[in-house]
Amino acid sequence: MTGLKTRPDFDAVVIGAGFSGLGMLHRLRDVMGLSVRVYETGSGVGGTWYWNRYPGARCDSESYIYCFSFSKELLQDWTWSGKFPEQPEILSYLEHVADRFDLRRNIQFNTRVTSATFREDTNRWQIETDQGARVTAQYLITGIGCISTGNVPRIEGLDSYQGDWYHTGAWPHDPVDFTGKRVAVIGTGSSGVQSIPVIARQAESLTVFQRTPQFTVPARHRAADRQFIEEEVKPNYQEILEKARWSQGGGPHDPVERSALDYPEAERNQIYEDQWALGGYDFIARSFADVMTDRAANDTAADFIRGKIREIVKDPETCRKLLPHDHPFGAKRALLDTNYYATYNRDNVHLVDLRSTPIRRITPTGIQTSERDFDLDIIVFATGFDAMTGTFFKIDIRGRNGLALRDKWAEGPKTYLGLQAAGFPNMFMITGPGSPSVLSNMPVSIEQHIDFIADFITWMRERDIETAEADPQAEEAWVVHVNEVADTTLYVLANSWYLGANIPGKPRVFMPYPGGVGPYRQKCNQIARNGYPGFILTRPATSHQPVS
Ligand code: N01
Repeated sequence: MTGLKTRPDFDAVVIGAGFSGLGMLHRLRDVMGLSVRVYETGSGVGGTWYWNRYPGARCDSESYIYCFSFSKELLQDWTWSGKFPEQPEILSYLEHVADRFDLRRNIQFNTRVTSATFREDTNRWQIETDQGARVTAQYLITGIGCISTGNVPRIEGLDSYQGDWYHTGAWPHDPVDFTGKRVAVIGTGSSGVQSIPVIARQAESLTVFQRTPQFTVPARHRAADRQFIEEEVKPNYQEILEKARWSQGGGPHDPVERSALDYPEAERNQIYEDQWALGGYDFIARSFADVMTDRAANDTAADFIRGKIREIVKDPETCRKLLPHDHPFGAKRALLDTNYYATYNRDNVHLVDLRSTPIRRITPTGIQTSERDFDLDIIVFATGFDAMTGTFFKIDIRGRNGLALRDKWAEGPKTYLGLQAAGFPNMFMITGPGSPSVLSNMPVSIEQHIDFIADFITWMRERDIETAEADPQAEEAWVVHVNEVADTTLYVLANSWYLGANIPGKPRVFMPYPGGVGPYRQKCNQIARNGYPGFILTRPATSHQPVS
């Protein structure tokens, strides 16, 4: 046990400088007094909001709840300009946080972590980077995001394409000028639905290649309501955020209790109509309680939206192609849009249904489908991400006995609470697979994980506990629980990235925890109160000897 008394280079290494990494660094360094190094691939802070600079990029959470809550002063000082925060402003916010709390001095930018190995002889993590660094740390904390490894489909001929192409999740820092260009967007998820109307306004022509029509609800984005923010939000910020913490999805609204099935059609549609006019996720949260839980109730919302598409889209053939038909509303992530369906009424916009005319190949001059060739100057891949696990697999993470995380998760991710994986001591994941993360307002989930991890590490240090790792039995039980809850939802009725269905060959496993952020928080708090059952704890020099 020679190495046990050696101090590691850092108490903690954190990977990523987005919301998770910044919040974790602040907590570990400034509240707990630990030494921390953050590694970040990008040249600046921001994570998701550093990379996703595509036209129209904006968050679907309302701006006043899309923020850190750890500083009362920050909450009072920052004022968002729009109802939904736009990418440049979120990035400015995170840059402001980094400056205000002097976080950059502990972040090494332009540095990708290539491997992280748990050394059983020292109980330390050894971390290596593409810049040649090799450092040790007691705790390894991943803040690598859930949706950060882009999926560019392997379409034959892409290498031969002579125009420009971009993935929405790795957008250039200089804006792309679409003026006078013939543009294609492949993909109609959140990124496609946000970017298509904006690109359509600039491009000479826009052809949208759609594989699955999706449901989208108008965001009704507008300037932030200053009076509401100053008079209702800021004086009550703590209460508002506390309510969000105990909610289902991380928002502060009171849930409705009525069932869609208890209302006559006309009355029900008027309720949908009112929420449609208001816009945003309230269409789901404030219409009826069972839209996301009961298929018959969901059908009423789906029918209403299909009716809206018929009202908005003038060309009958385009309208037919846009009607979602193969999954319940919201089973793929519910989308918010600004003028999405109306964009198809523009003369310069065309829709290609890839189910009936699939892409055969990309040619030097454009895209060839089974029906025809499209000449293009720019192709935009809005084709999503290898979500939740893809970014973990880009790092060679090895736990006890040299076990690679990518081998452990070969049949789907296995975690305890989305926080730890058995066999990987002292590695904590912020919003890992098995946590509510992507099914919630992310900052609420991220801060809950930061709190849990920080409190756990504090608790361990007070008791001279050197390592903590998920107990395999607790992990197995959590995986079963996540799947049982998922099976009661409508999410499992769609081929979504939640299930890994968008990546050929990826195991079909429901990855996030759909039980809600409030119930999840309650479970985590109870585990903390009871002395962290489900985690194996060891003291120094006892190697893998559990603490009884
Ligand atoms: O990706 P997606 P995204 N050929 O996976 C299609 C978050 N986010 O970047 O449905 C042709 O949702 C695919 O078709 P199908 C949010 O959590 C949030 O849009 O698989 N098409 C689909 O239409 C979101 O859910 C915000 O049949 C192909 C599209 O590409 C997540 O990120 C904004 C294809 C991918 O949709 C991902 O969103 C942006 C192929 N080979 C993102 N492969 C906000 O907060 C895939 N597609 C607003």
